[in-house]
Amino acid sequence: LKRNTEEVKTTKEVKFHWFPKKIADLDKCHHLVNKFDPDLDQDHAGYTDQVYRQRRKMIGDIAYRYRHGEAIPRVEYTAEEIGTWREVYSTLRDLYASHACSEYQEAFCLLEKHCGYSPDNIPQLEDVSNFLKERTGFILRPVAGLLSARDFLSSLAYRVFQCTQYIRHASSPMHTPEPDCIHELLGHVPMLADRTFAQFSQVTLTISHWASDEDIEKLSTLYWFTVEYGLCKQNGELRAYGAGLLSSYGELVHSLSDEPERREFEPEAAAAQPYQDQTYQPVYFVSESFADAKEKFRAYVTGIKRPFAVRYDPFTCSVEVLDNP
Ligand code: HBI
Ligand code: FE
Repeated sequence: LKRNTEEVKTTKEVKFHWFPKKIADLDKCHHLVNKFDPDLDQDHAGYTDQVYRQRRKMIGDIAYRYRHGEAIPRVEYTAEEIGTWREVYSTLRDLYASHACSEYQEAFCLLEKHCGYSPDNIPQLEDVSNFLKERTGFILRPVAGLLSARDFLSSLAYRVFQCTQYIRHASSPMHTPEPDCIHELLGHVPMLADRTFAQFSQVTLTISHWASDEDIEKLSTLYWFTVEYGLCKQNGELRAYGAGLLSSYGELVHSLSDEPERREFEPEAAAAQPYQDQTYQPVYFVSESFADAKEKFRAYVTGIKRPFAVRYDPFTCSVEVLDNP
């Protein structure tokens, strides 16, 4: 009987493809989407700049060689890279008091105090990771570019944020189609320091393992309209919490102006809302609070049919497959 049960279990898992069962398995979750790769994308600002492409390869190699548990190697950024960082940091910084949610502003102050966040310094992933670990248990690991939605969401399930370490091309400081260290460090990191938001981000835990491709599509759309482009209400005012907004001056102003349409956050609606990544969003979703968004997200997720359940063990950072769905 033992053998048969084993066979059934293996067969069942094989049917639902491989997924990371423990945090070190994330070493295998580095499938990149290369549509914005400067070596391939002719529209990329750095496509004709051999020095930039070489630099991307050097920094990308850190990510390819990285193994879970290691300290993240430091990058000595050039004066030009720091200049790009400074231009974006100093314009965005003045906007946060009126446009960013309070959780973001609190974390941003701490990051300036403890992690070297300043206009003249690009923070090191290792220092930021150690800071987040103490705050919410999130850690960073370097990634060489835009990660596939499945791998990105599977990493969040372990409270691991896969973080790019390179910076956008100096010729286009205010816009980049792909994630870079400005998007991650100014957009995502401060929110990952907030307990409720960290729990929200980990909601994908119970699903990204066995989700079908269309479920992943719905999940990453939900993720897009919340973690990337989400707005919330605070003391009767509209504020931004999405990383794509908090790392882009133009879109942060646009999102709170009276140009775009804004709707109340409902997972069903948001998951089905088409989006594009070339211009400002025409529609944004507004959450009452993170706690509210988390409960709605969790309810939506539990509604997705599951072939089997998994239980997460925070002590060993591993999941156990439970047969009874
Ligand atoms: N990859 N490196 C990286 N950084 C992100 O912020 C990121 C990603 N892949 C997908 C993603 N964000 C989300 O927009 C969703 O597609 C999951
Ligand atoms: Fe992002």
